[in-house]
Amino acid sequence: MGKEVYAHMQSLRRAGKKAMAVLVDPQSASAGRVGELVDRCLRHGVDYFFVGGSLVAPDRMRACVRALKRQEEIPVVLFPGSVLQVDEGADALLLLSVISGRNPDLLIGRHVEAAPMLEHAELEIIPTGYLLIDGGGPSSVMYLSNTVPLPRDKAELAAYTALAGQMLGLKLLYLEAGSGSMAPVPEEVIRQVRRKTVLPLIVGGGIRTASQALRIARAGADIVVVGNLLEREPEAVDALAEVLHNYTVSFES
Ligand code: 1GP
Repeated sequence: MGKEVYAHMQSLRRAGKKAMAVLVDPQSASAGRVGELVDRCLRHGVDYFFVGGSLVAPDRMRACVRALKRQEEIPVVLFPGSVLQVDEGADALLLLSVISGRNPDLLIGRHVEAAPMLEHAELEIIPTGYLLIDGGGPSSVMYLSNTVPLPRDKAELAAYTALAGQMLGLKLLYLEAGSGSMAPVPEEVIRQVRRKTVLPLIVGGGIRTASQALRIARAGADIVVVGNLLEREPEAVDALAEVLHNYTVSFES
């Protein structure tokens, strides 16, 4: 795929199109299941594979990226839970700054540790402002990042946090409710972040139905990420991809 993942995200956004990313956690995905999921995603025109998880052994990461790269149509983007989750077989890496939190390690510390690893890597690096939003209960990412999520009812706070990230030069924004969260990111949070910023906007965490995905897209997400649901029900990808890809036709014409 070469160095063009971010340009692709921008062009989709400019065209007003919505994209779907499928998150694969290498720790829980078996090779057989990944193969099946890849076929389904290819059939339904999924836009990106995101790869990462809270706790992932390096050999599982490598095997998973390799399995996903057996195809060349859908770019494979690392969405690392830690600096150990870097694999050069992927196309791109979301270099996350947890800007909703106040943990200096996740604002600059880990990035310094990762820099020598990334310096010569053939990976497109996409600086990403990551905002953890309360998903209705404790999440692994809250615990592991040692940060407090933004409250669900403080949309303005989320919007100004995102704007500050944009002013700092980050290229992408990611609103995260936490994998398997009880509730996805509230639409009002997405709407206000969308109004204040111009960067491509990713939203994920706790999305379980196509209608939730659609509401999230309508609120302003450019890329909707789904993980857990597809581990249990890979066939759900069909309806999700369909509502997102038909979005322009159904709601903007
Ligand atoms: C990606 O963490 C999410 O941002 C994925 O969440 O596993 O709940 O879909 P789910």
